[in-house]
Amino acid sequence: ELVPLKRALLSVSDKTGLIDLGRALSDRGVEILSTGGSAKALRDAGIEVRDVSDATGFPEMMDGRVKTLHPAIHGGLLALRDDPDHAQAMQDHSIGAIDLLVVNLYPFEATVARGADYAEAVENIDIGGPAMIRAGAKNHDYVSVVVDVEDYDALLTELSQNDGQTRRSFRQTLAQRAYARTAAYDAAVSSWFAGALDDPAPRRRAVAGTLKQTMRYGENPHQAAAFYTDGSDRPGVATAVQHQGKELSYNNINDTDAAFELISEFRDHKPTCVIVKHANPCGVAQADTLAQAYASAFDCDRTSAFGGIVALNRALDEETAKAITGIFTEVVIAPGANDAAREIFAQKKNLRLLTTGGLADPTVGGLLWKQVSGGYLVQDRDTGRMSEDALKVVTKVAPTKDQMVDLLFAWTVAKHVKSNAIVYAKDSATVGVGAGQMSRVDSTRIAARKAQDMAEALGLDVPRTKGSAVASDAFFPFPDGLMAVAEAGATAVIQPGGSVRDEEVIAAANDAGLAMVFTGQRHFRH
Ligand code: 93A
Repeated sequence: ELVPLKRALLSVSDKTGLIDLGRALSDRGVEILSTGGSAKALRDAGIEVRDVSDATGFPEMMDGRVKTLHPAIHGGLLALRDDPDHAQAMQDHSIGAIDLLVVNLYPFEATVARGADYAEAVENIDIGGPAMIRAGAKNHDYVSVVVDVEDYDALLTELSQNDGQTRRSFRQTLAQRAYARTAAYDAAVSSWFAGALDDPAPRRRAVAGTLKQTMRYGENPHQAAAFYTDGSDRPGVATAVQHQGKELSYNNINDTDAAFELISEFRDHKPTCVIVKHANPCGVAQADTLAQAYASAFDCDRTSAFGGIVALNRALDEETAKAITGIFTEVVIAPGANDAAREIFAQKKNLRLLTTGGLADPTVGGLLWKQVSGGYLVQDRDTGRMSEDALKVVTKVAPTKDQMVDLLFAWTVAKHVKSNAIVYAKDSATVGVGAGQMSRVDSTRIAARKAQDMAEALGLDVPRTKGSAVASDAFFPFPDGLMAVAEAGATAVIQPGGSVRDEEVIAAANDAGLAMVFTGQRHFRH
């Protein structure tokens, strides 16, 4: 567990903090090995150093291309100290164990960023550094690998808190950072090549994944595209089995993912169906049978459902398969499909059927990446979920039992609708969805308008929003949205709350006789 630090190898391009670190290690009695420039800097500061070339018995050669690439170094990093054969090999070949590796790499990224020419960029591809980092990190049972100047302090703290030793958990954390660094480094090299070769096609790009499919095109026909799997076994579009239909397109995959993420919220629920169009749900419903759930999801917005993606929380059955084939559908994704359903689908050659074996666990975290000009935004997945006991009733009237069911249902759907999101639901089915508007009151009106259109198409004389429950993904900043909801005939509202005008909004809800609950949690999705 605790490993004493006796010998260190310091080889850094960025010499920031090197002297302080070297002195602190030296004061602890750690023997320091180092390469050319690093050794010189340490020696100039009066710190005792042994040259790597002394340990290897070879000079640094070929303009420094070969400095540390030697068994005396790699054996010292990779040897299992407690393995008798390894210990014997170390003895036979005079290899000393290296307990700490401090490396920062040739500044490849900075070199290409300042517009260096091809030859200089190539010369700045570090080979020995990544090799040592990877070796030391693999052997983290014994070796600490520091690749970032920012971690020098943490290393010294670790040593002083553990009497000159390191804990396994500390070395593991360092190993994780070490591989993150070498992966990012090689990704930068590969991306630079792609640019230098004028080959920006997203085919064999350096991402932590495996190329699954190159596509005819991306979001639009003039955009090249590819699909990578990340190696996780999470059920979903990346791991699904496709039974029929042509290859999925970029937009199909994006939409199918949206549908599957939403249906997975209902994995312990009664039969549920989600229909997605342009990554937004245009119908979600629960019923006693899957076929009924599909029918009522379809009735939310029949126009948008045309050419949509259908996701189910149960294996596709015959009756549901028949209903789905009634209109043009792009993709159906479900945990499974029985033989009778498969036979019906077989008549529709273009319809894609994907089975996943199960639904995803919506509580499992992970990271979401979004590219911005010159960088990336990274955040946790939205694993927020709501239960009745976490809600705060803020109006004079409280929701009835039935309203509560619809409120939570609408809230879950709203989490998966692009902001600003407004979802009207009744009897566990959406009746109006307002998505992606810049003003919340517009989303409110659009959702109600769509509900009204559908009511007319279905020949109903009552607006479908009458007596409905409404979810808003973020707070109502003004009473206007709330009033629009009341005008549409909704009787219960779920929203995060937290606006400076909450009092006004609550007053408007009370005036309209609405029941309103606050979640205290927001679900923006962009
Ligand atoms: O050219 S290399 O890939 N060949 C090597 O064997 C090697 N070993 C360490 N570059 C190598 N390094 C790198 O040298 C380190 O990653 C570090 O960036 C740099 C430190 O060189 P110096 O101590 O001479 O300034």
